[in-house]
Amino acid sequence: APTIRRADYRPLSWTVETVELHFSLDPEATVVTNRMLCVRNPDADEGPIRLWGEDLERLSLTVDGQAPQALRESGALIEIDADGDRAMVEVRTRIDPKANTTLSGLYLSNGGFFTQCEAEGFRRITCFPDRPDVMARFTVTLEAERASCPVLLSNGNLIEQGELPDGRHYARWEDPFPKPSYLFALVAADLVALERTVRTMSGREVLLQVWVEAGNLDRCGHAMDSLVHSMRWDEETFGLELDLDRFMIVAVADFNMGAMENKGLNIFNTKFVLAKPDTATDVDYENVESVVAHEYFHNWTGNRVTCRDWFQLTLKEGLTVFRDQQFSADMLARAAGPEGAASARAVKRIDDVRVLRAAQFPEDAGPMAHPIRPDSYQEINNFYTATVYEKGAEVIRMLHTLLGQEGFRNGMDLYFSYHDGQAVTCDDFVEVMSEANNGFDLDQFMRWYSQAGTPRVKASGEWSAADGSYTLTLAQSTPATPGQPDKLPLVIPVAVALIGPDGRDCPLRLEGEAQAGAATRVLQLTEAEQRFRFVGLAAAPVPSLLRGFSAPVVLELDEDDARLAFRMAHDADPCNRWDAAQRYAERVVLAMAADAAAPVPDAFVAAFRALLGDGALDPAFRAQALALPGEAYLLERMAPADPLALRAALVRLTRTLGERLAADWLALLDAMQVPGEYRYHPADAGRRALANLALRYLAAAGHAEGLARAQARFEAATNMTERFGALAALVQSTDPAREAALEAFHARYRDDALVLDKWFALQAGAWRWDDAAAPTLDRVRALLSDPAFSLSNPNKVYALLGTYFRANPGEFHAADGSGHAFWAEQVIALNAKNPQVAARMARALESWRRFTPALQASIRVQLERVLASEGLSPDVAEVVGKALG
Ligand code: HT7
Ligand code: ZN
Repeated sequence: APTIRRADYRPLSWTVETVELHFSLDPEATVVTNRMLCVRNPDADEGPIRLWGEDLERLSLTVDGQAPQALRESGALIEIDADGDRAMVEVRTRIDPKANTTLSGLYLSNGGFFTQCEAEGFRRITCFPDRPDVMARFTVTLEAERASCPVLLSNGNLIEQGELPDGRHYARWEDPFPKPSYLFALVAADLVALERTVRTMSGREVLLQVWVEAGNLDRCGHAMDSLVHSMRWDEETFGLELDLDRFMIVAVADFNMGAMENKGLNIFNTKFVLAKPDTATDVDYENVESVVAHEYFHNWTGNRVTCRDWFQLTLKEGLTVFRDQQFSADMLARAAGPEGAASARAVKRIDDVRVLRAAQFPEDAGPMAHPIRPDSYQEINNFYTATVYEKGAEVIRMLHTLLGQEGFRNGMDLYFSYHDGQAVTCDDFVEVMSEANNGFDLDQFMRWYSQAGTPRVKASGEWSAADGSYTLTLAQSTPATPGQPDKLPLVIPVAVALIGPDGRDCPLRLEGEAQAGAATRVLQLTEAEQRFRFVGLAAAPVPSLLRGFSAPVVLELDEDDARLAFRMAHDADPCNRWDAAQRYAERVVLAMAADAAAPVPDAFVAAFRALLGDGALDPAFRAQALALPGEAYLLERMAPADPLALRAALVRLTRTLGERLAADWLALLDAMQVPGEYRYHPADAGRRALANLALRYLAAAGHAEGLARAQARFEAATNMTERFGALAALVQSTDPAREAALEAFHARYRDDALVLDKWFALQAGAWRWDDAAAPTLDRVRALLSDPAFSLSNPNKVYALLGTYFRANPGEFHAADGSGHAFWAEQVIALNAKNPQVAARMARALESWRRFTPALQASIRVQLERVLASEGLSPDVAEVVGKALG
């Protein structure tokens, strides 16, 4: 596939002012009539009207009612010569939604019609200048059979509806706001809605709807509450109000990603809408809340102000992830009350850092590494990445840190005042941030947008007892990434504190300052190396650096075990306290992986026990601090990466912590009971999370009472968090009861697609705790034939195959290469159905060059097999080509 480059961006010679779409919906032969008023773009060079169309049967195309004077086609691109400044182009196309297994464009799910247009799905519906810099006003008429599709939805306001002959009906929708084609949506299906009316901050009454299949109406309340909370939060935090009279969320079971922010008609994967205590865990509830918020927030950051081109994707995604992270933190803090607010926020931050380290750091070190604003791509769908989203959000967070809350808000206000209704760039965003803050110099900061790779910050300290000073030296470097051998220094905000021997933070005074200030100070590292001299200290301090994870970097700091244990016990910043525990655990587990005979150090067990038993600490925080670092992150820290040795070490460490701390875990189980009816509340969720973690350690250790407790909790559970937590503990053990529990769980939820996803994932992620046990691959293969499994449903693929490939490296990378061969087989099968999903699965092996030579040899063969396979999509070809390249 050709490479598309950011530098090649040119505005189109013709754009579109208004579009009238008419859909005659039919499962196998939908006819789309598209009348678009094309207008010459005064800011562009002379040229033809350019439209894109893909997989369309074109029935007719006219310009001002006539056959076009000249029409040229090359691949998906159609060029039409036209005179004058305005031209009415009418295109009729026929499409086959039933045959569309890509879930991009117009497709069927359970008998209903749904669309997904971001990034380039609209061109699979009709010929159009399908680029985000073309913003047009849409009017849409839908016609369908009333019996199978009683509900007809599109963007904006319903302006007309009525009956048609032959059992058909129609609805006409008008969206008052100009929008790019990627935000177009339609739904025609048999659905019901939970409705609520609310008043916006300016006093307008708006209708909110959550549309689902009839049997799911009892699972929409949380999504609706989340929507109302999101609306309020955006009003209060950014002064941003809903601009439509109606806002709809629709749930669909077949969806490639999490959700989509189509104007006024958000379409969601069912996974991020449906929740009730019997079927959704606390984590599911949290995810629903944050995805509903994320999509809602896009209404301003993405829809009202959109991207000029897809290279600017982080403009809307990084900013919107930052906004949803802040929202979730505020919601948690509010629920926790004044005393628990700080810890609740930190727990959310830790969650976000875990995701960044597990998903983005490896991406930034692999063959697909790219800046948050990429310079080139072959397939844009491959660039909805952890880098664009999560690192993008970190970059916005650093701006927030540098400018302060008020400065950031002023920048946002200016952004909307300048750019509302426009398609803009990341430079435009950073420029307004600077302008709104007295010209704050962000030139060097812009390097975060252009440089890939995770920067390293090496820190060292020197204590001078003679003058009570502590000199901190910070040095930064960023490793080379594909196409970027040399890197320049970045602006890195490093939040610093110095902890005294009593465990308390020291007031900080830098050399030259008249008096000491706050205990945590944000230093700006802008050079390759800088020194900061703190004075007026009574004793040698222990540095606590990068508090709150103030920048998306790897901090390299030499700390011995005793110092890590000290920070585990005393660091006043919960993120750093958690990080100290993670660093200590990482050190222990990597040593055990390097030497199968290395013991688990007593000092580590003691430090772990101290956290476990510290009743003053928030249970949610303890659940974070007592969970070992993720396997993906640990593999990233290992050179060469040896997933089998790592797994053996993790099995041994988990068991040892289960055995040696058994009494503590059992006591914790008693202490963490949550009485009363289930409610989604962070305090209860923290207790449940900690109890579930205790069960996992006990079950892994094969502790008889622990297993009995897991079994009892599984049977008596009144909510999914407890039921699933207990089942997960049983499955991660050698206990024979686990098969019966899996069966009982299946029997109870056999008709519940979302719960069955959990059941698939649990089995695909299972470790082998017993050398005699069968490989997990045997189970995964068998589950492919389960009647509930389907390669056509992304949720099922992610649950079974995604979990096995991505979350179970100790099994996937079996020395005999069976996992790798299975990967190739499945990627090839998926490629034929759904290239986007296939490419996501393909990425599971992109970091293969970091592995041991034997594993590399095994993986290379399979990468080459996939690359040589027939009919390879550009999506998979880009991933595998770059991996081998
Ligand atoms: N903006 C949405 C992206 C999205 C998407 C992209 C490619 C293919 C399918 C997709 N479904 C949704 C999601 C979001 O970030 O809010
Ligand atoms: Zn988004």
